[in-house]
Amino acid sequence: MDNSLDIDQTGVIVVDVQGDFTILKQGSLAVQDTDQSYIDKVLAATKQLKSKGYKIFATQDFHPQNHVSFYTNHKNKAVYEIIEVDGRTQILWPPHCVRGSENANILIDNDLFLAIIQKGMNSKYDSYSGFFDDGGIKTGLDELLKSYKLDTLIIYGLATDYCVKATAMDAIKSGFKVFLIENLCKGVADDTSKSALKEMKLAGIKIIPVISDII
Ligand code: VGL
Ligand code: ZN
Repeated sequence: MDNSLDIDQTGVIVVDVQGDFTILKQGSLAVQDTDQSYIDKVLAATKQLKSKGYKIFATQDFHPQNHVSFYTNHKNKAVYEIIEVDGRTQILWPPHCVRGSENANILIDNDLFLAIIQKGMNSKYDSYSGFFDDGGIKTGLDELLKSYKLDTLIIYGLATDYCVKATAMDAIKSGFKVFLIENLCKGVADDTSKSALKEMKLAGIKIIPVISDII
């Protein structure tokens, strides 16, 4: 397996490292093991990548108050219930990453990023992927990365089984070579995170245990 990286052609996507997904900030959708030491590891790896010259991007889940994914916006529905909306499957989450709220903020220094791609802003569609929402509308991330002539991506963040998986799978579909840094990703649940890793591997995504294995 050739894991050598060309810095000029490799971008980094830090997925949804936001207060509401962390235990550290007592987030509404806190993912297990997202304590200070996790954020410190993400910050250190991102700084190291930036200092080596990799181009760094972030995604940010950024919902309006009336978003379709919030259980509070559906009558007689419980949190984590799965419903059908216009023929699509929708998991009903606690309200999270509401635009303008403190816990929508990205927890690592925003100056590290060349751009922050916001997603899930349309109240009618969820968007786990940083590339497209559930209505198939592009976020602009693909064009942005290609404008920098990038063909390879290093991806990590939250959550392994939802937004990291969806972003990495769409990256592969968009023609990028993808490296996923396993210890910089945390998942909502163990079983879905395990199957997400399997699915990503099958799709051709390289699962790398720690960042020092590739840089
Ligand atoms: C995410 C659930 C709902 C994620 C976003 O970032 O993985 N999960 N919205
Ligand atoms: Zn969300």
